Amino acid sequence: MFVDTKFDETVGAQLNENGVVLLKQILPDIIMTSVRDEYDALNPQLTRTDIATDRPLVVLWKHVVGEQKRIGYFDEFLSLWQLITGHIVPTLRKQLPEKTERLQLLETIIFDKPGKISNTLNWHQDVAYFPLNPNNQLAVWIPFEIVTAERGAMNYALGSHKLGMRGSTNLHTREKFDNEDRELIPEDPRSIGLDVVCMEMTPNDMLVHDGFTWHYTGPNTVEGHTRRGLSVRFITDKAVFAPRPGQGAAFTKQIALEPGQVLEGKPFPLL
Ligand SMILES: O=C(O)CCC(=O)C(=O)O
Repeated sequence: MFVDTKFDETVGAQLNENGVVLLKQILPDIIMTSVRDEYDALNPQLTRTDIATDRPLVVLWKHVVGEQKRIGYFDEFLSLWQLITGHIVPTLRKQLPEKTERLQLLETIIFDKPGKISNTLNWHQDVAYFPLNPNNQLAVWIPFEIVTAERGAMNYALGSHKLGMRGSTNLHTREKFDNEDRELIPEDPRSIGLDVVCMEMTPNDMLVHDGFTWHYTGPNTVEGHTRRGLSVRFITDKAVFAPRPGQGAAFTKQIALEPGQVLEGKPFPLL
């Protein structure tokens, strides 16, 4: 299966310049409807929190204080695997050929922000949470419903990917992790002259961001309206395990390597 879009050279240029690019109207309704339906069937019954080390994870994470991440797998979420392999990966390869020669699946997360009770996911940079060297990630983000500023859309600090590695903090409280000695992202990136954009989207749209780009989502303030966001992260270079404090992403529990060993194996397939 392939995605029938034309190559657009401005996509790569925008990603290089801003650290993020929004691809509009790229995903067919039929696949997004299947993914949403399968999520709706799986979500109420999924209670598993332990993490297998022999296959890729699908993390379900509700943005409500005190909620634990729940763990699913692609054999119970086949439409999501089809979305990734049949739509996301071909689109990335077509629009960003220079950056996608090597795409290794790192993790897949569905962030749920229920109306009124969800909270802010503070400014962060994905790679700050990854124990990898080199630490080059491309992430894709797709909403399951229309997102607006009031409904927990993604906000990005344009050009922040050029400012290097920052420290990791608790995403809900902004509290610095123990032994974190790297410079933190400022509370408001506008204070250092960066422009911030809010990406309002439909489920046919797809964001692509560099792993160094700063981003956050506000609460979903609309009663009776939930907001699901799918994030799929790819490593674009062969990387070795390089642990340091403050790197608690769920996939790190799938790594049984000594520092300096190459990240490879069944949880992290090459696509
Ligand atoms: O979906 C969200 O609210 C946040 C997603 C995010 O920050 C990420 O994918 O890194």
